[in-house]
Amino acid sequence: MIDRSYKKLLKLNRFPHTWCPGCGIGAVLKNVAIGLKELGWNEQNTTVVSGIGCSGRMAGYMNLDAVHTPHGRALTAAEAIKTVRPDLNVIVLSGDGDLGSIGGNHLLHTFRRNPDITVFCNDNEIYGLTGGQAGPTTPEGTKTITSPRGEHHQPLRLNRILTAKSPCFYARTTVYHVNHFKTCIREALLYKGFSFVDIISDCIELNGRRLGFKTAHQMFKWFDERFHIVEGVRDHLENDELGIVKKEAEVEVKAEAKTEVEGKLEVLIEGLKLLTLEELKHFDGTNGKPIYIGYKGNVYDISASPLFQGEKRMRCHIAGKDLTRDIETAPHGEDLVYHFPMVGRLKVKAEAEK
Ligand SMILES: Cc1ncc(C[n+]2csc(CCOP(=O)(O)OP(=O)(O)O)c2C)c(N)n1
Ligand code: SF4
Repeated sequence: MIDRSYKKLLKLNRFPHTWCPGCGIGAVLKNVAIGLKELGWNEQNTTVVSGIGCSGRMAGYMNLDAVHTPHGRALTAAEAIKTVRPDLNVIVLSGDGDLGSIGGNHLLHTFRRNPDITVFCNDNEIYGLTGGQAGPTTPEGTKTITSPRGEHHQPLRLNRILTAKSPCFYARTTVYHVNHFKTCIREALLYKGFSFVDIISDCIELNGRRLGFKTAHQMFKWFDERFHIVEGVRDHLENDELGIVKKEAEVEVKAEAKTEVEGKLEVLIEGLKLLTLEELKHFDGTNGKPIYIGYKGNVYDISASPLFQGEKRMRCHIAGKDLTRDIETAPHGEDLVYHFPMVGRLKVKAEAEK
């Protein structure tokens, strides 16, 4: 028997809903409700937040505590709720216009801060509620009410922005690829941190018909032609790929790598000769001697620097000296020094450290 218990999470007494027949939003609402039900997320432990738009009406149809925020502010409200009530599950249901355009600034910074909330973006590539204007994700060339000759701006690539750093969770799916869609919902809900599901969906009335599609199903077939599923967890998605990008935090790996490098450096430093400032002066490049300079207690051999090649020796006044102060005030000075081999330590510094 088909399990219809997810309906307990919907306010069926408010039906019929406001959406046009064939609109993809119904599929988003239903499949998110199924995902929540499977994990036991309910009115006791879950809050839903929406912004403004046809998609933004979803929260009002869920049998959960819901906040219908001003346009573009769904993420700010969601993050605030999660901050004061970390015990609650917090989900966001909204549209690409609300989240990516007027709410774009909040999307960037919520993503950066990585709160444990899950966003389901009904990405119909248009501003539906207001009549079908081109929005942030409208593909180039699309004819809309505000771009009758075809949209000439490049769309916002959520797949690139929301996978640009670790940790992250970004999934792209469509309302047509139902099994894939369900997997993305479940994975996103289970992810600890900011997760974003970009659901390619249809606005048949104010986008599809202008594009020449007679039914929502024709639009679904178009999604099937435009996108293909890639299996497994990826570190990025191309513009025509449906799949999941999940990157874990890199903090621990970095800490280990640093320890290893530090260890090697210590061994290296122990084997280096100690030079006084007087002794350093001797290595000034004259009579075939190498050119040494001091920097932050270490001595570098900069003889191979292009500045000291050929007959005309430039800047010989710097050779054989402690240049710490000069290098610290020079743009990129430090980066340049580290290209040269470290050959010793300055005695003053080494003794001061004891
Ligand atoms: C501050 C403000 N600016 C503009 C609007 C008009 N407006 C309402 S919904 C909307 C677009 C919503 O687009 P999207 O999030 O893609 O939702 P859809 O209707 O396509 O589901 C706009 C521009 C508004 N309500 N408030
Ligand atoms: S206008 Fe478009 S997005 Fe809004 S309910 Fe109708 S089909 Fe859906």
